Amino acid sequence: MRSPVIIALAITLMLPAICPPAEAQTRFTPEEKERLAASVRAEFAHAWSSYKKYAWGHDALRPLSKTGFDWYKDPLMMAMVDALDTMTMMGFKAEADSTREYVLTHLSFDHDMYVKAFEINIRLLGGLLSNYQLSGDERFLKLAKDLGDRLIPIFKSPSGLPYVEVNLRTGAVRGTKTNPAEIGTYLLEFGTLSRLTGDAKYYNYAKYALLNLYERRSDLGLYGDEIDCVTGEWTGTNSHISACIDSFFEYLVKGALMFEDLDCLTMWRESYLALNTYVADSTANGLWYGRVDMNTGKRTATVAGALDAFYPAVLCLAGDVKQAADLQASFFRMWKRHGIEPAEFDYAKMEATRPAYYLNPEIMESAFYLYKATGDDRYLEMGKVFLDSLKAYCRTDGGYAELKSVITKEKSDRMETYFLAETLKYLYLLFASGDSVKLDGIFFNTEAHPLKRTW
Ligand code: DMJ
Repeated sequence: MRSPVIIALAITLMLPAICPPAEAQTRFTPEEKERLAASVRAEFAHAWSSYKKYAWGHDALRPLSKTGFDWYKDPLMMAMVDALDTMTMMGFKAEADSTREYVLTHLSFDHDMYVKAFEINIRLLGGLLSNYQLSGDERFLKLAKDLGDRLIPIFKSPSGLPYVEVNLRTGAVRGTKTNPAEIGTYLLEFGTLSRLTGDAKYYNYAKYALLNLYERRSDLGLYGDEIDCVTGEWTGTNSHISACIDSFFEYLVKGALMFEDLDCLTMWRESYLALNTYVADSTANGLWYGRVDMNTGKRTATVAGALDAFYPAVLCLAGDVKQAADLQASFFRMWKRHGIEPAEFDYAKMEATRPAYYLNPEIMESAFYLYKATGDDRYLEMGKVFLDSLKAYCRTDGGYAELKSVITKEKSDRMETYFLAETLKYLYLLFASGDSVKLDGIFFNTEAHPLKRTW
């Protein structure tokens, strides 16, 4: 049973009335959905077996040269940890068992190297925690605690805004130019670590970073996209929902729901209103969220992109399903304009301005949340288009490749690990949810690692 606080939170966040809109059609039979889920599962098997064959032990796969690469001087098993819970959820039991054992016997964080704390947190700490909850194996929690402890030095800056990088062995920190996404995307992982270990310090550090960022919002309630964590001064004043800010909003909503945190709720509501007032842009080409100056609210650009497509999912969780559906319709138009979505797109001209596609998951994630909220088959149709485009333009015999350009469809030699953690997981869940996968009490971190609210 839900606690009164959660119910109050849900009402205040305007959680969706989960009823399909009148125009919802049910043209996808359970068999068709099952067939699509199986097809995504087969693509995961292809991408994963390519990683195993050509890049085993390395952080990630280069699908064209059929080699592996590492982010830093020593590998941190990025692909394995990122992929493991997807494998489990898709029912690849034997594969998950052997990968789990390999990770648990080989992964160590005692390396003398600087790492990007944000990425290590969302991919590795998130992955370790979800795999602990899925398997019950205490060794995952031990690794997660060890990693959490090694990340803590980033929070000890003069402004209370975390540093960008930390040396995993020495705890030395560096990188002072940071941004709201890198400051505000710790609460789910650190909060879960606190709840699972009984040690409140992890939650408190992540929350302290959020509160220090909130203190630095503009008078309009907006945030810029670069800030110095030593001086606490903004060095980039562009405000938007895109890269460098995006998951900060996501963690406010999820933090409010997952931990019943009323400060997160207050911070979210202020952002939600400010974004609607200044950043949202209703145009002849549909609803978009562009770029504005954080202090004046004056529009600086009419661009959006692949990463921005996380926002309909967040709006769904916060209960604004109408705005979520309108925005997703715009992103789907962006996808169809070139047959696959670009990193950046001028929505006034309806043209790609940065034409690369990095196998991003956000538009699939939003389709998944919208389908859950509305039951409208249009989101399954979208998912089918996404899957067909991925197979047509990004599939190679060595795995899946990113695109240098969605216009020329020229490939580049990289398969980001979030393709295994997120892109294929959300596509799978879109077709399989409600049938074979139980998601009650689950909150996905920004890398799509499922964290269960067990408290
Ligand atoms: C992922 O690593 C995370 O979702 C992050 O928050 C931003 N987007 C990338 C994938 O596009």
